[in-house]
Amino acid sequence: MRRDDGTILSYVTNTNGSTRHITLIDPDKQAPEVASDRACVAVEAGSSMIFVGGSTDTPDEIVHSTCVAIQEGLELRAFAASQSPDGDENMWKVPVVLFPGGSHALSPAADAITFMMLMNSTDRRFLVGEQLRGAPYLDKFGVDALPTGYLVCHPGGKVGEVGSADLLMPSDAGLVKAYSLTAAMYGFSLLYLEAGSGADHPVNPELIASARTTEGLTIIVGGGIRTPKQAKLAADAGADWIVTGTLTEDATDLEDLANKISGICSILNN
Ligand code: 1GP
Repeated sequence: MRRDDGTILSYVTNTNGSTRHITLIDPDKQAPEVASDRACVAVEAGSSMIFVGGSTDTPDEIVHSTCVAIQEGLELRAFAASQSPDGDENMWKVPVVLFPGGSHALSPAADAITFMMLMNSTDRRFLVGEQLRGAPYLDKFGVDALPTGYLVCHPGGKVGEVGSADLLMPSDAGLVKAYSLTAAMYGFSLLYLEAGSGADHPVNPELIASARTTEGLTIIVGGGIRTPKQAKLAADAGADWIVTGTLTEDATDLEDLANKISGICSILNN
């Protein structure tokens, strides 16, 4: 849901030195109404942004209906908060951002998109091909593009395979530095270090610390983060945003989800 103040890009890049949390919702994994409930619980528990995407072959109708349901859920709660003397309407105004597997997974109901170059792909399709197909639609939709360098690190999971990524290994801090400089020189605002959804271990904190030394980039880290301790390690290494997705899908119910997300969000800046 759009805020009244500033652009989505300024919201994402002005973290004021704190680390914030993103809940990733894969539209393929639940009905739109369930996605909406999960997103709203996540925001109440401390998430500051919702990503919608993940799977590589979800049809755009499913992506769209999921974005619509999440936006409606957030708007309803914002309205309810505006009617209550103790309510905080602004807390519900978090951006709903597409995190696409390709140019098929787009929706005009999103506020923005991580417009990504999978920088360590060996396939032109993920460097610029999908982007060429998607750009005219995004232009028509009026969805803000957040220029993002995307780096897939070991173990990489499905995105590493599908994206033909030349995986960054835990010892590749020097190479990550070169990629981060390249991202900055291209004018990207965000750099996303990805271990792959469901990874058995997150991105090595040394890689995060290396990317952090490049000025002008907002660092997003995701893949394999399930515990507050793992999130804290990434935050201390320099992540501006922590993404979790599988954690939401694995929660037994909404209460469990709220506990898991608030556990991560409360430790991030302590
Ligand atoms: C995947 O980084 C995200 O693109 C989230 O990963 O599902 O492992 O939390 P998880």
